[in-house]
Order: sequence, then structure tokens, then C-alpha cells
Amino acid sequence: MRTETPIPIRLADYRPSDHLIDRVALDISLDAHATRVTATLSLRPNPAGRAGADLVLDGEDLTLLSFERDGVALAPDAYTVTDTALILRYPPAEPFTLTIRTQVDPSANTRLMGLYRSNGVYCTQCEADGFRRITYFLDRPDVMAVYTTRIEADREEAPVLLGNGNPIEAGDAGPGRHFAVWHDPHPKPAYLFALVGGRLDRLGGRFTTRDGREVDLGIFVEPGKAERAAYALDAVIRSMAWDETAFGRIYDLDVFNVVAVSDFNMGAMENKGLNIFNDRYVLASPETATDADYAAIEAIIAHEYFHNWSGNRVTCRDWFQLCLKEGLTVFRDQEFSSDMRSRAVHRIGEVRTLRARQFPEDTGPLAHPVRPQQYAEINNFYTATVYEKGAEIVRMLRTLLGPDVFARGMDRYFSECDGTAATVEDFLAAFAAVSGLDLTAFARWYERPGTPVVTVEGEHQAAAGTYTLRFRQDLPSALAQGLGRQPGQEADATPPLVIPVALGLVGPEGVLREAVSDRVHDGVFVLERASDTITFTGVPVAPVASLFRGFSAPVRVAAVATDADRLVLLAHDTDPFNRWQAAQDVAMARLVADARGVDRPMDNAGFVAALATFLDREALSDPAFAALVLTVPSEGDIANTLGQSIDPDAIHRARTDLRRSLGRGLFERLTRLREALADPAGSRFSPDAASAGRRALRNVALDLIAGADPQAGLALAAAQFDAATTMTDRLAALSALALIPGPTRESALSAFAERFAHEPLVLDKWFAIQATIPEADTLDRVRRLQAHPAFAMTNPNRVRSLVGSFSAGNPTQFNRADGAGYDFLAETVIALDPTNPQIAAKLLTGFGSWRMLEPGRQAKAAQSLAAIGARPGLSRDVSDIVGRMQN
Ligand code: 0A1
Ligand code: ZN
Repeated sequence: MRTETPIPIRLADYRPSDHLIDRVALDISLDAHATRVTATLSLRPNPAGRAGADLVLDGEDLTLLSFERDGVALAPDAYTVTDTALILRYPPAEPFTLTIRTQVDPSANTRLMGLYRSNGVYCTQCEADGFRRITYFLDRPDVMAVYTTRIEADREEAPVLLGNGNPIEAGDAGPGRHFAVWHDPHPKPAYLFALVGGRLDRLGGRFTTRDGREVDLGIFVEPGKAERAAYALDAVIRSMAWDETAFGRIYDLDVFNVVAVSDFNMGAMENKGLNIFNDRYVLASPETATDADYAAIEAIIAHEYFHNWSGNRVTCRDWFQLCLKEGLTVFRDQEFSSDMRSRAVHRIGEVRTLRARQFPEDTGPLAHPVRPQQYAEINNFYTATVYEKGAEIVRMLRTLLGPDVFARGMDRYFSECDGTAATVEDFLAAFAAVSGLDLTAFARWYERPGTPVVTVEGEHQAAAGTYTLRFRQDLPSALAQGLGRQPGQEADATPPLVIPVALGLVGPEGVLREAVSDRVHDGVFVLERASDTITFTGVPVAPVASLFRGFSAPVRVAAVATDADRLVLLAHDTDPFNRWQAAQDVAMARLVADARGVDRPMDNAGFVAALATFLDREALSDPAFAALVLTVPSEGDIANTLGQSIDPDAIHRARTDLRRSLGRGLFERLTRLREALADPAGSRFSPDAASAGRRALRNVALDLIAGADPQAGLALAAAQFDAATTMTDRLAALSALALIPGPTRESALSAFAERFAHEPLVLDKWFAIQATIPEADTLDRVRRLQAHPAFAMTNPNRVRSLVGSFSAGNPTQFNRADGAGYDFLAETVIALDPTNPQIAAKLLTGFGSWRMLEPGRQAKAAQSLAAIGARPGLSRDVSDIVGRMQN
């Protein structure tokens, strides 16, 4: 029998809190097993709430030691303690003070929510609802208070004591103990509370804000690793400067600290003035971190810093508004990275991530609106839809309004909503006010799940010199069927979305600049109806339409195009995104045909010739872009394009065939390119985008060479593996070797493990590479690796790199026809659920696309899901996902 489905919380039921908390004074005495917390809360009834209502404070896994009101111990019959709350009956109608003493055991906290210990360091994680695991509180984001925190600890065990805001006092606290007091003047919700206590090294820096504030910067890491924090510190400084110029946002405290911990459920957390990070997004050195790691550190440091305004100064009224801070902050960090690196290359990366993670989510059983209407467990909504599609909505808004009006709208939002807990409506109201536009129809993007499909048909009228484009928008078919509609009916039955279509026409010689339409402004046509037609004049030759330039809307495009059309775009379009897309489309046409088992394989000669011309012209001037053009779509991309009756083995064969064919066709060129792109002897490592681009192209070339001729690939990869001076090159070589069975691979894997035996973050890469080998004995290998001394089920990074890589990154072996991959994931989810339900639920989303599979595999996946669902005592996190997955 399945565990009961948890009761959902609904947006429609939102009510303001009956009470408010203005000030919080915390006194926290750290102890490994018995940490004591005294919370003094200044409360008052909320005029917007219900007068005379009971005060219900949230609490979880707390031991209540004492409870006073206005300095007087409360009689036991004045309050009730339950598993989830402390309830004060008949609270005063005037402001009052509660003093609550609780005790918690940080060492027993394996969920990593609330106060816990990571490698002996005390740290906290309170978003979304972890503060209630520290003390009883109104743990909801619309209750905002000013916090003063006194932290006391053993001086030896925790010489560093950090809190939110600015440090105001420190000193001795009896034999062997010391204390620090932190005060945060900015009112904040409890989810932004943080403290850290531990033995940590500090890399310090300074930043002077535009308004003259001298900010002390500190990156705190495990002892001995401070030099690995240099890139993160540099990224903090660049983020602070960028937010001043790009968004006019200035930092507002005297201190900004970042702490790296090794046990963390997510990437990082934007606690006010005290960001806490998963150490993989802080620590970097050329020997241990890849170029992708450096880029991720830069992006996540920026993301958390940018939250200081989009999230902290303006926070969310309730958790349904999560996209208000997350979508906007992802948009802001994407803009930052685009300014720091190549905008075109970055945009392609953003879209690849969106399509790889968000599109499948939006197509499967876990689909939800960017602003959900209900949830059973909010921790399950930190999703690609809320983050990545949320960012696309903000981007569309900028495309629709233009950069200047958009900037004015952002300013208005920040000034109107500063210090408040806001909603998506507040956000849109700021843009409506500055633009004079009615954004009601645009707001549907927040409410409608599913990736829309836009069908486009073009027709050239040679005699008139005109070109017509007919557009239609539809709900994705699965959703439409869910609503009981027939294909084709959707368009009329559903209010349309507002879809910005950035577009242009391209002829055989280049972009047709004379082609104009009165429906296209600044290169953008706005599709606001279910269907619409636009006409260009000044089109003497049959053109190719370049549609959704820069991926101007998160939709799937259905348009008929020939290889020849696509190759015109690759050669002549001015939009780099669509040039890349054109090459991907040509590749995908072949992959899909092959995976579907067409009788006659498509000819690749024209494609190879076009790629050769492209490489000759551009590979050396923009290697990062060339690397993307040459990258064969992933097995996941192919599955998403096929959409149903997926056979992962057929997809793998198709991709292997195309890799081989392109590698053979371009073999000499790729070999020459690798030589031309080699670092000059003695050159120093730089993580900048240009150097990373050269490494990327060299390593894509290696992959194609190995695909064409495994023996040649083996020799090149083995040599690169031995000679590598960067983790990027060493890992690329190891990845190439991992695809070629035999003793060279095994000895390279051993050498790597030995060299990095004391570098857990590097061993994560080693776990991941092995978990993604597309061979029949990989599952056995993964099971063996679970017993490796460096593996630990208690550490989220280890679990993700071994088990998560297997389920999310190894389509043929996770989806083994015998169902053994599914059984393994189910076992792991069940084993992890009691200690860390959040990570267990995340792993379980590996089943997210199970309904797309061919019937045999679907049946096996359904069995495994049923086995999980039948376990008694599942967490809310896991039962929520398993329940939605089975619907
Ligand atoms: N707000 C963070 C994400 C985050 C959410 C929940 C967490 O709990 C474990 C941790 C972090 C961000 O967007 O970076
Ligand atoms: Zn965020």
C-alpha cells in the first residue's frame, strides 16, 4: 500500500500571518550534541490578520526547555507542544515578548536542514523551512524581522564564528569558550538566517561600493585550501561591480562572507551577508577544477550575491512566488556570465541546459507551472522550471519591452518593493507602470505548464517579391490530451500566450536586409494570437527564415526545413544561436531517422563539407563556438526529440554512427586543429573564456577522432592524459578513454584515483565518468564503487556523482531492458530516504521521463516506482514525487 499522499498547500488559500515578529535576539551556544538556543521574539498582532487567533509557531525535531511570556514562565495549560508546532492560546492583543529555550543535536542532523555539522564545522541551512529546526518560529517568508545573534562555542573547536549582518562584539565566554555577536539591520525572513562556527581558513579581500562603503570580503574554506578560493573571491568582486553598473544595485553591509562546506544539499545559499556554499562551487585550482567548474563557480557566486537584492531586499510573500527570486536571479547571473564571457556561447549553453533539464520536466509527470498553484513539499519545487524557465520569462519581458523600458521597470520594482515580501503580480505591475502595457496575457507564462509548440510555415511569392510566414501556437499534445482535446483543437480552446519571435530572412548570399514587415519591430514579431500570418516585402529570392533568434521564447518550433535551408543559416545567418541550431538540426535529422530505424541511412557528405568549410573559416577565430557546432546532440536531446516509445539502445547506436561518420569525414582537419590549438610550451594556465574555448575545441576534436578510429583515439587520449597540466585536459582524455574498453582505460582510471586520493571533489569526477560508461557491466561497477572508501551515502556530492550520474547520465544502462537499473535507483532512494529525504527525492526524479519509454521498459519502471510507493513510512519529499510520477 502506498503511503498517503500528503495534503497540498494551495496558493488560493494564502492568508497573511495573524502575528508579526519585529525583532529576534538569538543566543546560541554551540555543542556537538546539545546546542542550546535562546530565542527572544518581539511579537505583535498583525493588523491584516485575524484578531485573537492562537499563535502557532512552527517547530521540528526540537526539545523545548523553557517558555516565557514577557519574562514570566508560562503555565503548562497556556500552550501546547506538538510534533510540528508550539501553540500559545489567547496571545495578547498588544505587543509582547516570548523567550523560548530549545535544544538541538547538530551531529544527528543528517537531513542537512537547520543546524548541522559538516566535517566538524557547524553550519545552517534554513531555506525553505529549516529555521523551525533551530527554534520555534513563524517560519514563513512574509514574517520579516531584525536579527541579533550571539554565538558561543569552544574556542578550539570553532575559532571562527560568523552570522548575518555586521559583527558588533566578540570576547571570552568562560573557560575554553568564546562568543561573537552579529547584528543584521535589514529585516529578513527566517529562511535567510545563517550561522557558521568552525576551524576555517580565510581568504580576505575588499570592495568599495559606488556610494563609498568599504566592504570586508571573506571566503572561508577548510584549513590549507585558502589559495583555492582565489577565483571565487575574484568572482565576488566582479559580481559586486557588475550589479552596480548593470542593475544599479549596491551592497548594503560592511561585511560579505562566503563559507564553503563539504556536505550541502544544493549548490549554495544566499543567507544575508553570509552565503553558504557547497564547496564544489568555491574551490578551484588548475589541477583539480575543469573550465566548466570555473564557469560554474563564477555563475553561482554571482547568483548568490545577486540575491542580495533579488530575494533578500525584495523577498517572496510565500513559496508559490519562488520564481520571483529564482527566475529573476538566474536571469541576472546569466547576463553577468554573458558579459564576462562570450554572449553567444553562453546563450547556447543556457538553452542546452533548459532543453536537457526543463523540457523533459515540462513534458513528463512532474510538469508544473513556473508559479505552482499547489505543493505538498516545497523542497521538491527547486526545479529547472522555476529556475530556468522562470529566467526565460524575464528574458522575454526584456525582449518585449526593449532594454531601456525593461531597465526602468527593474528600477521601479526594486524601489517599490524594497523591504517587502512581494508577488509575481508586484513584479509585473512595475513593468506595466513604466511601459503603459497591459501584461495580463503575458502573465499566462507563469500559470501554464508545458512547453508550447509553435508551428511555422513559409511561402515565397516570387512574382510579388513577398514572403509569408504563418504561425500557430499549440499546447503540447500530452497536455492537450490531458484536457480532453483533440489535436488541432487546442489553439482555439486555450487563451494564447504572448510569444516574442525574434526573426529575420536569410538568402543564399546572406541576410536579406531589404525584407521588411510592419509586424516586425526591432527584429521581433509578437505572436499573441492562436494563429497569425505576417508578410515581408522586398524578398526577390526564396529565403530561409531564421526563427526564434537567440532562442527568444522557451518553445519547441515545428517548421519544415531542408538540409540545404539549414546549411544556408549555418553559413550566413547573423545570429550565432541559430547558426548553431542549424547544425544541430541537420545532425538531429540524421540521428532521429537512424534511431527510428529507417531503411536507408541519410547521406552525410553535404553536412561534412559544410562543417569543413565552417571549420576552415572560423575554428581558430572562435574555438568555443566551433566546439559547440561540432558537438553531436546528446542521447538525451535525441530522446526528447523522439518524444515517445524511446529505445535508448537505438539512440546510442545512432549517435555512435554519426560521431563515427563526422569523425571520419573531418579526420585530417581535426588532427591539424588539435595541433594548432595546443598551448604553447611553458604557457601559464588561465581560466578565461578564450583559453577555455581552445581547450573545448581540442577536446571535441579528440572525441570525434576517437569516435572515428578508437585506436587512434586511444593513443591520443592516453598521451593527453599523461601530459595534461589542467583538469580539463586530463578529464577529457579520461572521458575519451572511458569509452574504449581495455587495459589502458582501467590503468588510467587507477592512476587518476591514486593521484587524487585525497581530493573528494576530484574523485566525484572519477565516480561520474565510471557511472556513465555505456556498457553492460557498468551497474556492477557502480555497485562496487558504492563500497569504495571515498564514497559515502551521507554526502550529497558523492551520491550525486555516482548514483545521480548513473541515472541521469547513462541512458542505456540506467534503462537496461531487464529493469536492473531501475531496481538499483529504487533501492538507493529507499536507503537514503530516512537520513536525507531531500536528496532521495531528487534522485527519484531520475524516473521523470519514464512514460516516454517503449512499453517493455515502461513496465519495468512502473514496477520500481510501485515498489518505492509501497514502502511504509516514506518521507513527504519522496511520497510527493512518487505519487505525482504515478499519476
Ligand atoms: N536559494 C538557493 C537554493 C537553495 C534552496 C534550498 C536549499 O536547501 C537545502 C539550499 C539552497 C539558490 O537559489 O541558490
Ligand atoms: Zn537562487
